[in-house]
Amino acid sequence: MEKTWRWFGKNDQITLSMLRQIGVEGIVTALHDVPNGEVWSRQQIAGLKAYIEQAGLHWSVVESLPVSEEIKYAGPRRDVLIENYKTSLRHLGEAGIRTVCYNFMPVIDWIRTDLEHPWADGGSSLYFDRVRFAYFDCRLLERPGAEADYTPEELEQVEILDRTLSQAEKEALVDVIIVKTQGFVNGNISEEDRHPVALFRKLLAHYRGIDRQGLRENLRYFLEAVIPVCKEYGIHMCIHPDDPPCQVLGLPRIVTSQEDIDWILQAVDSPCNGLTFCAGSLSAGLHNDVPALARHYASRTHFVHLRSTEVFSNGDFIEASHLGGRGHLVELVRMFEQQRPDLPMRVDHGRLILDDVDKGYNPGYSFHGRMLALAQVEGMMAVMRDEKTKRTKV
Ligand code: DNO
Repeated sequence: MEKTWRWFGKNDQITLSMLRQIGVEGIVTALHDVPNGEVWSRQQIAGLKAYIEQAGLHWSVVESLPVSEEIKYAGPRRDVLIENYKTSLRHLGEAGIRTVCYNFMPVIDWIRTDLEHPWADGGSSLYFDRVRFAYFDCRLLERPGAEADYTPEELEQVEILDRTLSQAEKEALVDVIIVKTQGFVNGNISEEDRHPVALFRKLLAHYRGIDRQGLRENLRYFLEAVIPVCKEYGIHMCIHPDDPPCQVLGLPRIVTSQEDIDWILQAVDSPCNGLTFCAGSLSAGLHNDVPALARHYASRTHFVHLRSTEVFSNGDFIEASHLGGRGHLVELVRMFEQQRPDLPMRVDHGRLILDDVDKGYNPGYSFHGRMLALAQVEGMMAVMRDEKTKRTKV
């Protein structure tokens, strides 16, 4: 597989020359400055592409070309926004950038409650704590009917938290769940917004009355419009699984399981309608057998995220080492190296280690943590390639 890296543009403190030194081959990035819903112009694409190429690298994957909220909830501007999306795709296709990752998660992208969950060795990683999430839902967001989604034991723990968390801790929890983890990946809420909870409630309201079937139909509508453009330019659209892969905050989530992904791939049955195989997101659902899913979707996968989680009996999950956990990355790398050695792969979410801690990196996107993970995955790939060469010689 091609070794790629998510880079956040010219202001990223992890520079392209640093990436070359650690063996990165392809860049995964986006026009992060263009507001969600606007067209990516030819000049902007060409400018960023040339900048990447001057550093001896190439723009391998777009992550993400964001799908506006109004497309997801079928608001009045949906068709205009889809036309803009198609124009951006044409411009990318003309520039020869042909792998586009996106997601269809309503309102909130990936969800974590702790950004620096301590490890015994002194490092830390991201963590999802179900009770802290329930606390956010029931007590901070105050979503009507939220209590019905949690067990009596969980609600008891929520009560205890209510008595122990300080005001500053409550604000920090809001900041992690709906601001810090979201601002850099989707434009819904940013660090500058002074009332994130009120804004978030407004966004949730758009989905009243939209269930899983409704959201599926909105995705089908979107795909039927954009896939013909992708066919024309040889672009692969790759939907990213929901993270975590379950229903949250009363919102429908539709990329959580084999049944969901089968539905999407059949809704518009074309190789251009493909999958980002995110081992980490899928592994956070106990219903998912990650290696089995990887085999099942090998031919419709166009981009791979390598990351793993460990899920606990109370529903919490932690981002595990790339060598362990439910992602079974060794098995995945073996299969993809055999069947799809052409695929771009990036290691996803690294731990915070060494001097990553005070750098202010986007959550999950540390330098040393990801570099260590890349070295581990590169080692797996080297072993697989060596085995493959030996097998062909015999
Ligand atoms: C988080 C990421 C996601 C992903 C988008 C793709 O770290 O994996 O935000 O980039 O969902 O559209």
